[in-house]
Amino acid sequence: MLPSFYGSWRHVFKLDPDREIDDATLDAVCLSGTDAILVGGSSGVTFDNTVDLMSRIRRYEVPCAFELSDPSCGVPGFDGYFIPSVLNTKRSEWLIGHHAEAIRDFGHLLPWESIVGEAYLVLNPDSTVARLTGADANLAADEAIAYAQVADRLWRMPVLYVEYSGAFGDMALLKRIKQGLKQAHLIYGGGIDGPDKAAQAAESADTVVVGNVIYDNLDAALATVEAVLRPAAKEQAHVFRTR
Ligand code: 1GP
Repeated sequence: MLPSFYGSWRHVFKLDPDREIDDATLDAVCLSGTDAILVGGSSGVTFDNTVDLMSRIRRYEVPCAFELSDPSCGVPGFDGYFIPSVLNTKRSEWLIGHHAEAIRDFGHLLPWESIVGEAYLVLNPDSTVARLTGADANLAADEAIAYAQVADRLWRMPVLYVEYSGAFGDMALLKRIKQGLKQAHLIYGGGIDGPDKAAQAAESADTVVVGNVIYDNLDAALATVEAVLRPAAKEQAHVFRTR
């Protein structure tokens, strides 16, 4: 059976091991009520900075998973591991090459019961991940939907991650992608800078990822938790105010 440690996650904070985060900020993030912390980054991730961040997060009860894209950073002790494959890369090593090498060398060490394949659809051409992986991020809507359906229907990948890292994405497209999925769990990340955008993304995505704003505007980041997990609370407040 496939691992499903992430199945009930609606809201996730993503922390980058390569970025400084002070104890007070980490405390607020871990006690925010979010469903989980996802550790990952596109550059500068090392074994040492990953261990360091994980051990600090581990002081809290919040579940914690790792996006593992470099086998030399395979830190044990997370609740689960996502291994990304970039669907729309032009360089096959980011789709399958690095993965095959890693499994050849380290497959016997991997905790398969907590590893999930993650199909990445990279849609912001200006993002670090797009540049790093040579992703063809300027896709027409029907092309993006087709990539998503290859992952979902043909390959039956358990997770599809629509990644706009650094920019808020096309929510109409996200909705169409969601409608076209048969089984994959849909994760959305990119440009969520407060509760309104978080709520919009949560209308289509199964899991909403909030990253950069943690480092830029902690209060706005914290407000996304309630917007995703308790949207009804906001509506109720509105109803009470108008009575
Ligand atoms: C990055 O999808 C995440 O991998 C979150 O994006 O940093 O733009 O919030 P932001």
